[in-house]
Amino acid sequence: MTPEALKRVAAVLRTAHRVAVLTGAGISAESGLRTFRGGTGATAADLPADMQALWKEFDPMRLATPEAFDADPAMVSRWYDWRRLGCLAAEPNAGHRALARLERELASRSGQLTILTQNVDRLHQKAGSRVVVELHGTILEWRCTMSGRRTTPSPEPMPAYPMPSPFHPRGVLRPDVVWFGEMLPEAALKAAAEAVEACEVFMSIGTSAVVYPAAGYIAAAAARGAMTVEVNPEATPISSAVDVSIRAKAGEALPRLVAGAFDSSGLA
Ligand code: BJW
Repeated sequence: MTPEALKRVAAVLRTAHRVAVLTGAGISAESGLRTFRGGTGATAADLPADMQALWKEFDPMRLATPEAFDADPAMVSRWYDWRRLGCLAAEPNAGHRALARLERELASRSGQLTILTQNVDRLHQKAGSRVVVELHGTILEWRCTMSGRRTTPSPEPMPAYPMPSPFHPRGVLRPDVVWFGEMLPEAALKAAAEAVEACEVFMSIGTSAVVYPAAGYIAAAAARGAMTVEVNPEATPISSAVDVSIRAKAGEALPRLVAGAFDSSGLA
């Protein structure tokens, strides 16, 4: 991470009013949650023995589909319930907290930060961010496959997999997340389009930028004239197209960036 790159972005943030960020699993890696596609998240050694076997045997990407749930609702429910408990136990890290501060700084001059998150873990909200658009839903709420009614399961392992629905005699509960081939929530798509349209700066943080429609937002923001920034220790398909690439962990880069923009000492 070069100080020049940080200084360049900090200088723009210092006076910007509308900022949008897209976050992915990488921002939660430093909170101990696994990413989907490699990277530096938790390792298989962190998993309980039976879940290690599950991750070895099955591609997590193949579990995030309606077809996988239909084929084996017990296994997919158990996998999501294990992840749900992990999200409940996780704490936001310095990256989440820096974005919560950025929101407060912008709000203090009638600006706005919009966080478009692909994450289902609610760690941005736990860190204090208020304007959070959940593009892929949340794992903390589950919904009935028959009625669509939502419920927040208690913070213990579910007593059965799949969990019978309390709302419909033939329903079971599924996580209220967006699987491949499913539509994103309409309100989230609308809020994302508005944020992309209005922002002066768009930052892509901790995402491999391969899942659409989220992966398309940075190009759309660039086309509207926004400054584009990527924060990721690894290169992604968008790295060569952004104005500034910060090759670093979110938990290290974001606090420095926000301090550089808003602390009187700035960036050393
Ligand atoms: C760090 C770090 C640190 C590590 N600091 N960084 C256009 C073109 C092609 C295909 C499509 C298209 N439009 C739609 C599609 C189809 C499909 C799609 O995108 N397919 C592609 C894979 C080819 N999209 C959909 O189906 C979407 N629906 C849709 O578009 O509906 C309309 C439609 C329907 C049918 C046909 C066509 C259109 C829905 C997508 C839903 C994605 N769902 C999941 C699961 C959510 C539930 C769950 O949690 O299980 O969402 S999949 C998974 O991927 C999850 C994530 O949100 C998502 C993105 O992953 P993310 O966050 O980027 O994580 P990783 O692991 O990939 O990357 C982590 C990054 O962090 C890495 O780069 C690391 O280097 C970095 N990192 N440590 C900073 N400390």
